[in-house]
Amino acid sequence: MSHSKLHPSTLCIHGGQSNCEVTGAVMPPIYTSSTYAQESPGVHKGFEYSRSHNATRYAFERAIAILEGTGIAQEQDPSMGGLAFSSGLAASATCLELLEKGSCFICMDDVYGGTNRLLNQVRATTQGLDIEFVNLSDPSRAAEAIRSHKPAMIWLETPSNPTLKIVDIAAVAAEAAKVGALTVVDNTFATPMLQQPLQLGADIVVHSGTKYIGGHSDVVCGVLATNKLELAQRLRFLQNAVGSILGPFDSYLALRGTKTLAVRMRQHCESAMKIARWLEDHPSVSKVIYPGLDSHPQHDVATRQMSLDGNPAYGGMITAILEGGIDRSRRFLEQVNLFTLAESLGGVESLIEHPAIMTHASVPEAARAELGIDDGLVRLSVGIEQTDDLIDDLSQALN
Ligand code: P1T
Repeated sequence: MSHSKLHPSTLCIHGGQSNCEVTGAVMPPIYTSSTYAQESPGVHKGFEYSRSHNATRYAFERAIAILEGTGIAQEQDPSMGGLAFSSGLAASATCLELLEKGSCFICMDDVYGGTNRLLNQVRATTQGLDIEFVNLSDPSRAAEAIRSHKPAMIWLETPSNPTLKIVDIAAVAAEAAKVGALTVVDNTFATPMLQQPLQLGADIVVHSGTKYIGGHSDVVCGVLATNKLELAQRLRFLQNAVGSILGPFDSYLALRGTKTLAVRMRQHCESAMKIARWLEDHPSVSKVIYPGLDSHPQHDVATRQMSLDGNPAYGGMITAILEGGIDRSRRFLEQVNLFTLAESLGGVESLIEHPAIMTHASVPEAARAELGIDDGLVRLSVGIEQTDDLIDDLSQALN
């Protein structure tokens, strides 16, 4: 099927998919076999062993490749530059294997706590990465850091987790290209529905597919996508060599989630915008961070960079700082009913959490303080329940 003229909503359902030639099944079978029969040693149908080749995983990987716009054909690469892993961190860790030991590495200062831990507490020693954390949402600081450090790789999240900073992907990727650095964008919060980093000059996209892509809080998975065939081939080698692949059952769940990504994102964005505005007017809330608000420092970049159905769209994540510090935020988090107090995000159900104690506890305290991840800061993942019900829940918990 030619994909060039299809709307992203249609691609969520049909991108990279075809009905089963044998039975006509519209969803791919879950191929559980760990191995495949060979007619003669080395003579087979392209499938040898399920870590290396699995048709259910390929179907999900192709869906992601199409949504991220890799532009790689199936004849060139079986999953068109999309690769699925057993978690978001497994995808990230495999991506880091592209680097020589001792490489210089620039990381966005605000990233998921687990990404920070993987870099600081694992790869800084095991791979000897020389890591600089930089506020890449400040264009002059980003350019300065890239020019002076000449890193091998630049890693950013936009919107970032949890302070929702926005990075101008095209500007950073252009600077990175000048020094020959690879630009990697963690696109978990925006999803390919709102932002396509490869089209803006990034080399690799990473996702925690556990979040919006899966969408139902019932699967842990990770994804990489690239539009460079050479990188796709190297990442495929690493995916097999390191081995942290996504299993067939989880690939099926992730593919099922992907089908409804567009409709879910519409509702997430609409509700989050309303809730962010409502929170901004609430006397117990000292600050609301949401890229769709005029008060957001990079609102203009977000408006340029993030869209859905041709209109600006800012995602389903909101960060708020409550008056009254830890006591107030603890009481609030204990009082919510519809919002579930839990780590993770991006599911159909609304979640809420306290990053300093929960998702970002592994970020060094001084770094947390510098980023403003303090005791009053709470993070909301706005689900797709009726918006007024969510506002009523927040209202009773705040009051
Ligand atoms: O949890 P896992 O699937 O391994 O994904 C890691 C990861 C990577 N990138 C971003 C931006 C993330 O938010 C995450 C995971 N985040 C959470 C669990 C959380 O609650 O923030």
